[in-house]
Amino acid sequence: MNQRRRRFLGAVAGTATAGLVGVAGYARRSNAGSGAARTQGGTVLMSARQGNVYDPVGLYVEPGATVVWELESGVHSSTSYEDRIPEGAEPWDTGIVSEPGATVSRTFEVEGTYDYYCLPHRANGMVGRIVVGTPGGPAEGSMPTDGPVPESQRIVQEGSVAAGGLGTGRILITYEGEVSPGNAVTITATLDGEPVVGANVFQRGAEGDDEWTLVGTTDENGRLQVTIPSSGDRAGDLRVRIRQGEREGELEVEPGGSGDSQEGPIRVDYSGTVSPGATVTITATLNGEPVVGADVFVRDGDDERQLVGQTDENGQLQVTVPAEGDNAGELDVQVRRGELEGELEVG
Ligand SMILES: [Cu+2]
Repeated sequence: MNQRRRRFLGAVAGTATAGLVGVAGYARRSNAGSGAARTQGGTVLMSARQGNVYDPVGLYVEPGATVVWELESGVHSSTSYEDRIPEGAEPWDTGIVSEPGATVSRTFEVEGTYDYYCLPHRANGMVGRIVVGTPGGPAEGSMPTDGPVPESQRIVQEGSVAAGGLGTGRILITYEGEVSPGNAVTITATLDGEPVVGANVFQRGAEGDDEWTLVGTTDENGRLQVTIPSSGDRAGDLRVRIRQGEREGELEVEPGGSGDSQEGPIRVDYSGTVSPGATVTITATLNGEPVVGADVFVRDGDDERQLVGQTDENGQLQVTVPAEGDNAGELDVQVRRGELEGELEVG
């Protein structure tokens, strides 16, 4: 075991003996010291409530401040990327924390940008970012390959970014070709009608196992050719995930799906953040083509479906997420044109 890790764990033990547990304990210690305002720290919950997340996923602190990670639910760690922390800063690894309410902490002296991940849930995209003072270091200018974190500038401006605050843009993925084992299909990634260029494309089962593998990046038209797995757990399935900065998108097609077919329901996607009162843009497509002039119904705060408008020439319409009522913060959209129908439920 390396010395850095020991030193970090020693600091955690020290915190425990002082009887400082959780948010309140930390605040007491912070206020007791001199210069408390300058070194104000914060608490990050490690949670399994809605997927495995750090909440907040992005946190700003002053140099010298202590960050506390508190286990809310599930089993998690806080583990720094060795190559995504500032030069001269020490990496850390809390090890697995499994007791609800337990806390681990770390004091940040070196200014810059720190990205970290959860050992058990790295593959599920459980990652976080701490900005200490001024953003900087090797983490700047790119995102961890395991998942998205907020941009540092946003973390500085907002102080903290809640776990649900990501996904400021949802990428729409469409495909052309027949989904069958060993077949090549072309996927296209767009965001609000514009191609998503140079984005990492992950495919599940590409190597015959059940893992997500980086298979390439989108070209200047937002496109990439991918091959449907011909063996293994995901044989015949098309499962693709795209990440670029804070934006994310996913596509799932069962065997036998065909981009050329005129059958099937309208696909409804959205971009924006689904929260009470928020405005998001929905996009209706059929086999990758926009569905123009379709009626759009949204379930309102009184649980009634209301006609809110028609899709434009890009198959898009801006809709508002209910701000109050039974389904506040939930997006329930139905799109209809003639015999064709599609639905989207979020939240
Ligand atoms: Cu975790």
